[in-house]
Amino acid sequence: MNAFKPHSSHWGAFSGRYEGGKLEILPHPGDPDPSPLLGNLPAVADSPARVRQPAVRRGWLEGKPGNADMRGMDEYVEIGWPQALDLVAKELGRVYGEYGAKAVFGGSYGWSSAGRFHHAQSQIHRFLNVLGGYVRSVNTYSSGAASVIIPHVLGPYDTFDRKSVTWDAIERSTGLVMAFGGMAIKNADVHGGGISKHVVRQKLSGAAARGARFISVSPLKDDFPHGLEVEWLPMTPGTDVALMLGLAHVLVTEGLHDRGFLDRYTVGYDHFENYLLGRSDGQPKDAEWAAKICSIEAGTIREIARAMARSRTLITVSHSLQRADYGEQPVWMGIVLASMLGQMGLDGGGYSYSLGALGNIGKSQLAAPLPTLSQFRNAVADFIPVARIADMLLNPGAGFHYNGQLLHYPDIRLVYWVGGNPFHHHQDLNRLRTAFRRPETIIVHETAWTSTARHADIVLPATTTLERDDIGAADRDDLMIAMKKLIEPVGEARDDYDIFSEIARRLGQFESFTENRTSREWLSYLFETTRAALDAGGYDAPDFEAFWQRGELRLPLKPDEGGPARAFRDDPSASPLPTPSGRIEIFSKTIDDFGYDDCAGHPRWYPARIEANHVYPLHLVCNQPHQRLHSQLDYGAFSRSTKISGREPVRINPADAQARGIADGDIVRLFNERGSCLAAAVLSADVRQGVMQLATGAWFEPHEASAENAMCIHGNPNILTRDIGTSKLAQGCTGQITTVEAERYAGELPPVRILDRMTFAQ
Ligand code: PGD
Repeated sequence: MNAFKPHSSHWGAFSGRYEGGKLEILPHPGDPDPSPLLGNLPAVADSPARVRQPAVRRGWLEGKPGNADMRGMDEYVEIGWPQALDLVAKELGRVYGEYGAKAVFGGSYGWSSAGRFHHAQSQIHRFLNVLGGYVRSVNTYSSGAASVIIPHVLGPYDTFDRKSVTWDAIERSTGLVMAFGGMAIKNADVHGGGISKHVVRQKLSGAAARGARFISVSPLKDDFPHGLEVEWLPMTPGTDVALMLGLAHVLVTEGLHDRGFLDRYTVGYDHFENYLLGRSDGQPKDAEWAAKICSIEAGTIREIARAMARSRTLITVSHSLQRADYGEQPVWMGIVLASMLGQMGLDGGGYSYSLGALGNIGKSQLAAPLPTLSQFRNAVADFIPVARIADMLLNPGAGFHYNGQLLHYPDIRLVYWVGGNPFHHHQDLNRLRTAFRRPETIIVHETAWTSTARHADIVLPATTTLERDDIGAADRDDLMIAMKKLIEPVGEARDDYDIFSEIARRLGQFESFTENRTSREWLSYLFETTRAALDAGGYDAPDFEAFWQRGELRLPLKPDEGGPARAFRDDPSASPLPTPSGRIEIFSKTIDDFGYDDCAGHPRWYPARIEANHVYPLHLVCNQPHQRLHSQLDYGAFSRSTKISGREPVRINPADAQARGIADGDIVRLFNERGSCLAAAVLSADVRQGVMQLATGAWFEPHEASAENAMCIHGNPNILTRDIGTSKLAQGCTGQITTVEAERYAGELPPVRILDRMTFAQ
């Protein structure tokens, strides 16, 4: 009988055992609320969706390079590893030689898998830097707008905004949690790099037991953990800023704002107040004005504003709000509202950006550094904001605005993608299909035949974490895990590190890339950073072999002292914020000087661009799934158990369904001017009327791959979303909300095949 061995994933620590052709998974015994996503893991061992052998698109093989028109429709030919590695090395040599490093896009965005060494993004960036560099991407699809606006107004992202308020402080002191965008437990199930303890439900229950009040502002009722008493404000999607302004207006006109705090800790409040009260534009942003926009009653807005002022109030703003038109505004306005309440730095009060969006946000900081693989220096300065990938491929040389700069898109000849799935994460997939026909060559390492793999020229089979040893550790998680190999590589899959090492060898860069270390030697070498720091701090500091034997190591935490917000509150001169003024910027001269028409010097209400045409009457919320992480393991048992007739479920309010003759379980077609998809209707009063909800992550499968405006038969909402930036400031993705119409699908139902075994050209 094989023993259970420790392992880890983005959605939890666990142990696993492979016995009799089956993989058994047990959650970590110390996790009080393990994630159901663990149920997707056993399929990794034997799913037909896995990539088993290197494969090349026939058209590329025969007409290389170029011959790109057939991408997404072509057959694949399986080849052996030596030939595949030779082809990749030769093609990289050609492109670097003919066009230089500026013609290679290695932005390769994606979450890939947990593990400090085999982290796919670190591996590809290190590899391409050894070759001379690459065009990179900046920021993320998670927080594209927030990560640009917050540094202007509060200081570096993920510092003041996410390191000041802990779950312990909330349990201890918070009186009112005002959650704009809710705080869905499915999001807190995951954390990039791993999470050994899921504590959100437990901590909020503790606060509730003390009498804390929770208000969730969202078109979806279940955007807050089940089992807790929460007041649901079912507002019109995309209108949180109007609601926040309405609340702010009540605070000022009823004298409930903290003028002392505003004077001492912020700059530019008067500019903002002129706008709020309508002195600068003639429109007071009062509760009645807000109510008309967000459809929350004016009386409710007034009552909540008063409650916020008399309670220890914590304002949270979810990622989802800023993944939309003008996404910078709710993030900034949330900061302004919290400043007006004057509670920044008080225990359990103030502002926390995206609390609950990842499972470890709100936990205490680690007191020791984590092992990190060096990526070397990138010799290429060119970059794109991550969600501008299709713009870049379609418009080489064109100018674009970003954070005060006018930049130009590079001319990309080769795209190398490892550990991400753009045909999951990007918007307007029909446009992305066109964009993916532009480069001469696309190379992908994948564990499974995702839609991205099916749009590549060369597909190299990568192992998952289950097939290799690694160190599991994540920011704000106090358990380091010896991630032990649980199964042999599936088919001919190889570790990304081994693939890059062999390509580097062919290009004469083996030593630079590997530093002559095996994977095992790297683990021991990287572990030393943490061990030495633990030793210096007087903590338990076993050597690598002892750690590996034990299977896990408890890491020390810093004391919970209120973080940067408390230090700033205690003494703003001694601990100024790293903003131009050293204070919270309610008005930012820097942003005002950029002169943008879509992000001014202080937060303001901009009606969403999507409302302009009114052709498609339903809002579609395209949020994170509860049954998988993004698109990962869509072939797993838990994800598949939620599909209906093989399609992704789409929730619709019963009144909207009735108006369209749609019954529970019907297959519906959602459509707008960009495309369409099939999904299975689930009637639910937890979705506000006028809104539908379709999670991301069903692997994109076009009905007719040759159609210009393809229909996804599986239910991927990104066939419908818009590929436009949040604003000229951040250019973040706006995939969260779009507008659609829905109808019962009366045509013959095409079978979903994307999760089945791939067929190859003979
Ligand atoms: P994943 O499904 O996690 O999605 O986008 P992301 O691309 O990160 O893709 C990871 C891929 O890496 C998988 O295909 C997996 O098989 C592969 N992989 C895993 N481990 C390894 C490995 O070790 N080696 C290699 N070579 N491959 C590996 C997520 C992105 O989607 C994010 S972060 C967000 S927040 C966005 N959310 C939304 C949204 O809310 N709404 C819309 N409409 N769109 C979104 N897109 C974004």
